[in-house]
Amino acid sequence: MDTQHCKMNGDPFQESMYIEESSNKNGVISLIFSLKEEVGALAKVLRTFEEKGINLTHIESRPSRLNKDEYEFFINLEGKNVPALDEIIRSLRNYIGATVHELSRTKKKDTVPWFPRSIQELDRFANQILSYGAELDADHPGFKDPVYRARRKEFADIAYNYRHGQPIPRVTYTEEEKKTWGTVFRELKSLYPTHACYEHNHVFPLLEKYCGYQEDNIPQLEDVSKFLQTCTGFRLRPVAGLLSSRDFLAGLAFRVFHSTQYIRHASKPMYTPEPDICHELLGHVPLFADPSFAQFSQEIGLASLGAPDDFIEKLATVYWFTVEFGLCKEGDSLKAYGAGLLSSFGELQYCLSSKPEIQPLVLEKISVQKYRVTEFQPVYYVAESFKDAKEKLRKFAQMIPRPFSVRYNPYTQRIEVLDNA
Ligand code: HBI
Ligand code: NLE
Ligand code: FE
Repeated sequence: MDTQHCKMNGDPFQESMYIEESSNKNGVISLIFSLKEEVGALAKVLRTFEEKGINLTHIESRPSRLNKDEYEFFINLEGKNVPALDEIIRSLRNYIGATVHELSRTKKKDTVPWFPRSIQELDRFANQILSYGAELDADHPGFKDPVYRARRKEFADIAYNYRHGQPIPRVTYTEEEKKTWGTVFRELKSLYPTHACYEHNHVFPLLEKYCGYQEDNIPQLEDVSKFLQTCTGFRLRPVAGLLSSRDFLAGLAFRVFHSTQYIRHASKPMYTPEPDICHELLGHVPLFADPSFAQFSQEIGLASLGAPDDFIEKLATVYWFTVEFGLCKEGDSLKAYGAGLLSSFGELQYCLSSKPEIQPLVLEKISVQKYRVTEFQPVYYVAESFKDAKEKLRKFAQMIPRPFSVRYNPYTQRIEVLDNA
C-alpha cells in the first residue's frame, strides 16, 4: 500500500482525495483521517460509524507531522456497505472538519476506464506510444540505420511537444524522403483507378488540387488538416507512433485523427508494417473527407469511450479488417477501401490477386480473429458495398455494454455523458 499522503486543507468538498484501488480480496477499506485535538473528537467520529452499522476492524493513532494540534487516525473497516461509507466520509469532511484520505478500497466491479471529456485532453496521449513505434523492432528495415533512427526522433519530438490548437509544425523533407514518397505515390496512383473503391477515387483529385498531393511533394499535415476541417470537421494531430487501440479510437470521437509524420525506410517503399505519412495521407485521409465516412468513424470513436477492455479489443479487430484491410464489392468486381491496402502498392496488388482467401464480412466472427501486423494478410473480408461495411460496423459499435451513453457537443468540443441508470 502506498502510504504517501498529501494534506488537504481547506475546502472539504474538494474531490481530490487519495484513492488507491487495491486488489484487497476481503473488501477491507483503509482510511486515514485527521482531527483537531479536542475532547470527544474521536468519539464523535466513531459514533457515526456505529450509527451506520459499519464494523471497524483496526484503529491506530499518531500525532500529525503536518499540523501540530492534530492527530491522525488510521482505520480498517469492512467494506460491505459502500453507500453508507460514502455518506460517512462526506459527513466527516463537512461537519466534523476532518481531513480524510482513502487509502484503499476494493476495486469496484464495473469501474469505467478513464476517457477524455474534452478535445484538449487528447494532449495526454502524446507520450503513451507503444514500444513498437518508439523503439523500432529488430526486423524493421530502419532498425540498423542510425540516420533513419535519428530522423525518427526529430519527428517524435514534434509529436511529444504538440498541444491541441497549435498549428502542426511544417517539416522540410530530405531528398531521399521525397524520393520514397514519389515512388509510393506514382505506383499507387497508377493502381487506384482499377483497385480503389469509388469514394477514394472521388476525393483523390481534390487532394491533388488543394493539398499539394503530387509525386514530387510530400503534403504538410497542417494543410491537409485544414482541408479536412472544411470538408467534415475532421482534423489531424501529429503522433510519434502507435497508440493503444483505446487512445487511438478515443481521438475519433472528437473527429481527431492521430497521424504519423515520418516516412517509411527508403529500402522498402512497397510495404511497411507501421503507419507512416504515406499510409495516413494516401490510405486514410481521402475517406475522412467523405461526410458519411467521417460520421461513421466518429461513431466508432464514441462507442469506444469508457468501454471495457475486451470490447475495445474486439472493436480494434473489426477496425483492422474493415477500415484498415477491408474489400468491398462494386458491381461485379472487388475493390479496396482499407487504408492499409490503399497505402501499400505491394499489398494492394496482392489483395485483388487470386492468392489470398476471400470471406464474407461477418463481424461477430471477425471480432475474435487473430491477425499479424507485419506481413500481407492471408485473408480479407468482403462487404457487399462500402455502405454495407459502414452499416455493419456501426451496428457492431452500438452493442457496447455501458451503463451510460455519450454524445459529442461540437460547440464546446466536449463529450456529454448521459446516465442511463
Ligand atoms: N495508432 N498512431 C496510430 N495509428 C493507427 O492507425 C493506429 C494506432 N493504434 C491502434 C490502431 N491504429 C488500430 O490497429 C486499431 O487498434 C484501432
Ligand atoms: N502496410 C501499410 C503500408 O505499407 O502502407 C501500412 C499499414 C499500417 C497499419
Ligand atoms: Fe491506419
